[in-house]
Amino acid sequence: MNGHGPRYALGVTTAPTACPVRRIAHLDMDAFYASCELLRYPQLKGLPVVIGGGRRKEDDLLGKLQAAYPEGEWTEDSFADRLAEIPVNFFPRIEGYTGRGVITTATYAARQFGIGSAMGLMKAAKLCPQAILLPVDFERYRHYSRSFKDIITDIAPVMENRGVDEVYIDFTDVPGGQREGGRVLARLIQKCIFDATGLTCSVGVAPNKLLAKMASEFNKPNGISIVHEADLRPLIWPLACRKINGIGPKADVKLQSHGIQTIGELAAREPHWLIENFGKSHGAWLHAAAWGRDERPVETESEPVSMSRETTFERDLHAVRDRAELGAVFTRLCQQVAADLQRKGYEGRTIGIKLRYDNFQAVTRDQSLSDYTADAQRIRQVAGQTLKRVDLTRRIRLLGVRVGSLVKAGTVPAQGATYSEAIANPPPQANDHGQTQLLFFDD
Ligand code: DCP
Ligand code: MG
Repeated sequence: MNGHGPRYALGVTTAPTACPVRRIAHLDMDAFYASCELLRYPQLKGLPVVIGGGRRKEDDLLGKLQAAYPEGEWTEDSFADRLAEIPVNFFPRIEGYTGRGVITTATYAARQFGIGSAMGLMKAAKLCPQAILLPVDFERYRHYSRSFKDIITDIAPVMENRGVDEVYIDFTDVPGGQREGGRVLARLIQKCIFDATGLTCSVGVAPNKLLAKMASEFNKPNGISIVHEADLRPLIWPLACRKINGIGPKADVKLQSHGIQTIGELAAREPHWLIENFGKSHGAWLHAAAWGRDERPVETESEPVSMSRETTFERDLHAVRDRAELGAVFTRLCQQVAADLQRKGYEGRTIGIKLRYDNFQAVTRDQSLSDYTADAQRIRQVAGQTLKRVDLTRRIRLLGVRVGSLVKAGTVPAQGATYSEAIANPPPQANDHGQTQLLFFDD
């Protein structure tokens, strides 16, 4: 008990029975993109490294090595296996960077110079010109993301994905999950991830997600932090309100204008005052958050029902006048959805499109197949058919492609490539708008 009476008890009140106390972990990888890069370039460990921007011509490492060493020393074939041998002085520096690139993340050594996520590369170049600049490689980060999450679910199955490098884990009913408040299990997970990938992470374990998220930052990098209900006053209340996940810059400015800087100061305000000033639901939430109360469950991933890609054009496009551009975008969207499906291991049988016109009116059309597909060309072809059923005389501001009725790839036996859409969707008559011949979709 924290001495404030039951009204302010943290989290779920548990009877003193065998019922386990709720223990929720938040795990966040350390300098994630940068750490993934350092696995292949271990010679950069301890150095300031920033990840951002695209690959620059002048940063061609193999080209530089081939120019500097006798012919045959560095070859294209062996390059990928010898990344760890590249001398540090061959890596591109951020010095003199010009352009609009932004940093995704920086190693802890670079952070000492004041460099961090979302900072422009030009500004970072001023703060630490000697920092090494590496381009982003999302494919690689997604690979490591999948690896560390698989390791966690092998140990603790109730895990909520929160993005590429963080998850919530419910420790409550996991064997050993209550020992030392969760520290023992957190240590085990850290070790298993490190042994399998070489990556480190930080873990906070607390009575709920809200406090666990704050706790995982307390001991970064490679740290564990255990928070109990009784820690609210000494550990949480002195922190700035911004540390609460959900209080953004705008809300913070407003809180500050009322003289509220810390979570403790927020907790001291009467709920009705917060509701009056911040609205019924936000005000009530602010009060609960400041008192460390949060009952949200850890939500394991539900199966997706559909996947889609869409794009809003910089200027509204016309099906005839901008036919080539629209056609190219359309094909790209289909390829992207197909790649998403394949990467995540799904196939779908309902293929649809979405258009938003220049007057913001939106329309969707779809068509079902008798078999399942994740093939870009097939998606493009069927989506193209559905386009025949919409008005293409208006200018278009948004175009989207969706594949629905998903199943895990390979779980439905192939039926051959017979289409049922001919039955389900008779071929369009010259449509209402008489524009069939003008469309950009016909291949
Ligand atoms: N990221 C990004 N742009 C941002 C913030 C982050 O692209 N503005 C990417 C790069 C990070 C990854 O997301 O590596 C995870 O974000 P985190 O905020 O967890 O940052 P790091 O993992 O890099 O560092 P930390 O050790 O502080 O968690
Ligand atoms: Mg991180």
